[in-house]
Amino acid sequence: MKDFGLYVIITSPVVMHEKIAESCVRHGVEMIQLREKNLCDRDLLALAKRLKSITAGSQTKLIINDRPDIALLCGADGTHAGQDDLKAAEVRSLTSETGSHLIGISTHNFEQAKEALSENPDYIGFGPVFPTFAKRKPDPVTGTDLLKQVLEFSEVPVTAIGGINRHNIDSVIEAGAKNIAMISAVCKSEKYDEEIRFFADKLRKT
Ligand code: TZP
Ligand code: MG
Repeated sequence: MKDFGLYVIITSPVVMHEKIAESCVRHGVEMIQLREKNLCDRDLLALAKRLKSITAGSQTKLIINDRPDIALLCGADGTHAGQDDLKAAEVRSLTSETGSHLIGISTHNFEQAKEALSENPDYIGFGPVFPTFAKRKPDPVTGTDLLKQVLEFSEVPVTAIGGINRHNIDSVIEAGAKNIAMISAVCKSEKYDEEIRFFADKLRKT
């Protein structure tokens, strides 16, 4: 896949999930992810379906974190898997009949990035680049130097993640990142619409 720019990961937003998704569609964000780990399956699927109805027919792709079953049932564009989740090949075997299911893998160090890339994902996530408060037990901070090495090594888009905000995003872009994912900078802000517009514009200009 091509570089996609801003990747908004919707996790416990201060407003309804739908509001974040609508704003992303309005501002032409290419990738959003539903990442909710504490909802029961029925509620998660219902939410996923509502987000899918918001992104349908737009340029915004909906990815579901952890759960290829939910992704398939809501008609999402892809699944994102972490280091403890199903392997890319397993997600692929479940979803291949759709013909176009994107698969992303989270990685937290160079070895994991190499291993993940050998599984031929559509993109990988890399981080936390900076300290993050959105994960209970975050992996060690990678910094931008290691990010740069992974960016140079990878032949698929790498999305930088972890503690990225208005104050440090330029250093991530300077490291070569074309794709940047974020939770708190968008989901924890009452001014989420302004934030999404700011980050989407910034990444479009890179
Ligand atoms: N993976 C690595 S860091 C992170 C994930 C899911 C959390 C990113 O959230 P934030 O709030 O943008 O630091
Ligand atoms: Mg996961």
